Amino acid sequence: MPQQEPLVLIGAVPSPYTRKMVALLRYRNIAYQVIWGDPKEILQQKGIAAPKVGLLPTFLMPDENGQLQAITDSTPIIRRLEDEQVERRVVPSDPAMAFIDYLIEDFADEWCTKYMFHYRWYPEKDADNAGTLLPLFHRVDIADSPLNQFKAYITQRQVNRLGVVGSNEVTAPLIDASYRRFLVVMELHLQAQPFVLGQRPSACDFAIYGQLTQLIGFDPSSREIAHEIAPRVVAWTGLMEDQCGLDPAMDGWNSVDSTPQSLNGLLIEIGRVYAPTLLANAVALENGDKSWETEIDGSVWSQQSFPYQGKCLTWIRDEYFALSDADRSRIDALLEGTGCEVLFN
Ligand SMILES: N[C@@H](CCC(=O)N[C@@H](CS)C(=O)NCC(=O)O)C(=O)O
Repeated sequence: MPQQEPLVLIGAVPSPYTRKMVALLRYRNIAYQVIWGDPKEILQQKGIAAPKVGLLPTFLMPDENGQLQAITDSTPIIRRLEDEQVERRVVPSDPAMAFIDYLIEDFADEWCTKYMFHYRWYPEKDADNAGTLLPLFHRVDIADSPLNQFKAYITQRQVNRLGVVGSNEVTAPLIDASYRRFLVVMELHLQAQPFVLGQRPSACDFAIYGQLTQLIGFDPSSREIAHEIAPRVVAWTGLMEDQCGLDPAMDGWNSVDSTPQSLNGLLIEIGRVYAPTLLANAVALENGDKSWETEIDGSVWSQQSFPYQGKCLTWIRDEYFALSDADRSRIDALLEGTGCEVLFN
């Protein structure tokens, strides 16, 4: 095999998207070099311009002239890697299933991350845990005094940002209920098959896994809930970490007609909480409102308007409308009654 330069990414252990991507690179047998650190510092050392929005993970990939460039956003990076290496792909070959994969990946990245941020900073004991561990993951040999300063600073900053993602006293029970339902539907689904879309992992498995590395592996309250109600999901999260030894079959993915009934549970959760969020956010962006409020799952939800989630809705629609008529009607049949249909009206 030709030896390729390893793909470099800069990220952090407590970052769900970093973990998503490291697990994906392992599964895909793509040589990588992960640098645990702050992208800004590391890019400066390497003399590479920082990306417009600094996020974790940051990848170094060649631009059209072969110059290394810092880029972020796991979803398009996954698609770029699909083009660069054909073995062990994570986007299903059937375009209709690729759409379902896209939708679930987006839900994991944008909604399940609300569970993550909520449990990390809302319960006091979790905020205390994260406040100590985040600086230590940044620098394990930091002295106690700067550790305590860093802890106070980061805790205050992040707790103040809870409202930005929609976590507050009113929504806390809704987020908790959605997290528990999500675990239960995943638990049931994993009784039917080892991955979300069949016998081999897809991008959406890695996206869910990324959030669960934190919910189960980092934050005590969400870990306790998962161990209590979803032991299969706990085990699955352990297995997903490194699937480099899995030998995926070409026909390992479900077809639209062979998806287990249990997948419906996951789609219903997406329709129940995430679809209305995307729509309300899009309306707010269109009206130029800085924040919005809507009813989700019988409770008032308010959060800041996110231009990025506006793009998420556009991309989901682009994927949907790019399907052939025949594929789209297979998808419509699968989504019927889940609440996801509103995304395309
Ligand atoms: N859509 C992006 C999201 C990445 C992201 O939001 N990363 C978070 C950390 S896990 C981040 O870097 N946030 C910046 C901050 O918290 O300052 C992706 O898929 O990579």
